[in-house]
Amino acid sequence: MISIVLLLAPAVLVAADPPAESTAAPPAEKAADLLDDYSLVWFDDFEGDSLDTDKWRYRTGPRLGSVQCPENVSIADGKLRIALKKERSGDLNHTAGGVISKKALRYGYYEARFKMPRDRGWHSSFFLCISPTPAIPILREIDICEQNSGFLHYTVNAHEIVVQGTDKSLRSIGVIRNGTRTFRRVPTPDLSADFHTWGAEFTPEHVKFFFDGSLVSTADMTDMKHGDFNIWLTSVARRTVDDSNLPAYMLFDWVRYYRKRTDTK
Ligand SMILES: [Ca+2]
Repeated sequence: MISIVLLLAPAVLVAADPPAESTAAPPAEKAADLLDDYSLVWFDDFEGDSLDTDKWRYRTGPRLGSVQCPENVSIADGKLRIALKKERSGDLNHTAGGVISKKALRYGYYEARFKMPRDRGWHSSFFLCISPTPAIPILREIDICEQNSGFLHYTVNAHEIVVQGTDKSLRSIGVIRNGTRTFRRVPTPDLSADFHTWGAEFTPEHVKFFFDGSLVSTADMTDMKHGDFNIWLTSVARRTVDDSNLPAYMLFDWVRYYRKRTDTK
């Protein structure tokens, strides 16, 4: 089961970008107003000199154009740092990495601050995932940020698919909810120039996605099965990588989970 879990990636589910007209105009709603109803209950500031393995496990194995290695994940200067390397591993020419929360969480407000690598070729993400198991071969994701480096946008989504196969051949065989209605492309400044903050409020009714504290999209969640999601922070190579300035780094400053004060679970 674990090996299947580790090989999954969100990128394979969003290979095709939709037309530009799906871009959402940012409404005025602010995360700061919403957070008045919430309390911080789980977080990591990535202080110290090593990953807190009580909170995280490593993402490992191949996906898209890279093999993910624990050796590429480090803590330095208050940041979770994922090294993105030109390095042969198995059949692939690059290595990268990621971490997955050991804790699984449900309704609340999820938030992280991070900075992307500059050059093209890396798919970085902050997302919530219920991984498939042999008994329940369904992948469920809430993608708070998926971004291809070098582009001036990222995407959000909430979707679930049926998967089949083994470690080396995991593939989608059916769509329960393909996320076409909830996919949004959000225009941004250069995400490698500065840190930015991504957030998502998950309730029984909806997911509201925020960028730098402002609402960018809302997804109806009443027709998608809910459960407890692990938090993924990762960066993997795409098919073609600009190798000119490697190694590059994906930097996460912090991640936080807030629960509604009225929710006692
Ligand atoms: Ca930090």
